[in-house]
Amino acid sequence: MIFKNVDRVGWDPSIQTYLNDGGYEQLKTALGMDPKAITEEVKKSGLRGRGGAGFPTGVKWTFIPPNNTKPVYLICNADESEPGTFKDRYILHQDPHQLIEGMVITCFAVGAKVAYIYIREEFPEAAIILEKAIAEAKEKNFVGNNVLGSGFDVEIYVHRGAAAYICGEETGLIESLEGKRAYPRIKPPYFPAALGLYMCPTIVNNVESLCHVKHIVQMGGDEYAKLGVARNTGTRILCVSGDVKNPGYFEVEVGKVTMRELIYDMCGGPKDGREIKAVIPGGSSSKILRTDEKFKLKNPDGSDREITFWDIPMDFDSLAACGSMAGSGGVIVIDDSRKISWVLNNINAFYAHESCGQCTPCREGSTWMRKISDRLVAGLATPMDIDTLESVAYQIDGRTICAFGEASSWPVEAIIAKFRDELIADTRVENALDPANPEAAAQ
Ligand code: L3W
Ligand code: SF4
Repeated sequence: MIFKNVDRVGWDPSIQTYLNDGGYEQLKTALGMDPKAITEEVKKSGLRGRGGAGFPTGVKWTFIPPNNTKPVYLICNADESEPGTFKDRYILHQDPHQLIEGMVITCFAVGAKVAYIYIREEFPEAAIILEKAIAEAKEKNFVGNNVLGSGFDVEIYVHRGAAAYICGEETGLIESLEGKRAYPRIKPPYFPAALGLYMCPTIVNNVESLCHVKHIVQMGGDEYAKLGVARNTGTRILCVSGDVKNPGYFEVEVGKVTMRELIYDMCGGPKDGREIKAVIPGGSSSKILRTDEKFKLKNPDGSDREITFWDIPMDFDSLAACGSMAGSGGVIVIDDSRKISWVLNNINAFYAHESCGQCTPCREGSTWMRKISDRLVAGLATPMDIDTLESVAYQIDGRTICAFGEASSWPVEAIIAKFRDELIADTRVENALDPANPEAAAQ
C-alpha cells in the first residue's frame, strides 16, 4: 500500500506518473467531505503514528482546541534519524506525491492553511525532489489558493534541518522551525496540538503516517481497520538491518508477522554459520531483546500465554508487552560474531553526540556513559564500571525534558540487564590497579 510505488518498474516521482496511476483522486473525494468526517475516518481506522510513539493519529488531530481562533499548522516530520530506520527516505525519493496528497487532505481535515515538511539535512536530494513535486502540485492546483475550486487554500514549504537528531523530537523541531536552537520544550502540560509553532495549534505527523491518510480516505476507516490486528491496524514499513542474509524494508500488516517470519522468511535468516543472539526491534532507542527470552502476552479473553522471542508479533502492543517497543520500525539484528560491548558503545556514542545539552542528566549522563563504554571496548574497564554505567543510566531515565533521556538510557539498562556476564567478561579487575590507567585506578 504505502510502498506500492517504491522500486516499481517504470515508476518515477513525477506528477504525471502519479496521476496516470489514479493519484490525487482521494484529495478530490476528501474535498467533498466534511473535514470533521475525515478526522472521524482516521480515528476509526485506528492509525497509530509511525514515527516512534505509536500515538493514535486521529485522536491527536482532535486535540486542537475547539474554540481556537489562531492559525493551525501541519508539520510533516521528515527528520528520519533514528539509527536503524530507513523508510521515509524511500517515500520522499520515489513517491513524493503520495505524501503531498496525504498532507493536503490532512490540512483540509484539521483546518491548516500552511504546512511544513521538516527534512533532515542529510536528505539533500529528497529536498530537491519535494520542492519540484510541490511546484508540480501547485501548477495543477492540488496545492495553493482555492484548491480544485473548493475554496480551500494551502501552502506547503520544505524546511531543511542542520543535521541534528533532536530536531526529530517534535518540540525541538518546532523551535528549529522558528529559527531557534532545537531545545525541546517541556510537555505536558502543553502539547503542540494546542500550543505548537508560534504558539499556535500544530499537528506533527511522521511521513509514513501522513501517507496512510490518503488510503484511509480511499478505503474508509472501518475497512482500513481490518488490516492488521486489534489496536494495531493497517500496514507499516519494517526496516531490517544487521546480521541477516537479506536486509531491507518490508511493508507488513501490523501484528500479522512474527519475528521468525520477518527474520527467516523475509530476510533469509542469519548469515551462514552464525546464530542470531539479539534484536533491537524498534530503532536504537528501543530495548534489546535476547533470542532465548520468553514473554507473556495477553489473549483476547484476558488470559496469559507464554511465547518465545521468535513468536513475538511485530506490533506496538506486543513489543511493549515484551518490555521493548515497535518504535519507528527499525529492526537491528545482532549475531554471535558481535561483541555486545561494541553494540553498547556504538549506541552510547550516538546519544552522547546528539544530546542537545539542555538538561544536565542527559548532557552529562550520555557523555559519562560513552566514556565508560569507550573504556570497555578499549579493554580498560573494571567490573565496577558496569555498575557505574547502570547507575548513570537509571539516573537519566525519567529525569529529563524530552524522551531523548529515556532513549539514551533504555538501551544501556536493557543491555546490562540481559548481557551483564558478557560485559563483565570484557573488563579486568587488574585495570583498577594499573598505573597506566589512572582513571580506573582512582576508582
Ligand atoms: C496532545 C496529549 N498530544 C501525546 C502527542 C505528542 C506526540 C505524540 C506522541 O516520542 C518516541 C520516543 C522516541 N495531548 C498528548 C499528545 N501527545 N499525549 O502524541 O507523544 P509521546 O510523548 O508519547 O512521544 P514523543 O515524545 O513524540 C517519540 C521514539 O519515538 N523513537 C524515535 C524515533 C525517531 C524517528 C525517526 O527517525 N523517524 O521518529 C524511536 O523509537 O524514543 O519514545 O505527537 O505531542 N495529552
Ligand atoms: Fe536535550 Fe537530552 Fe534534555 Fe532532551 S533530554 S532536552 S536531548 S538534554
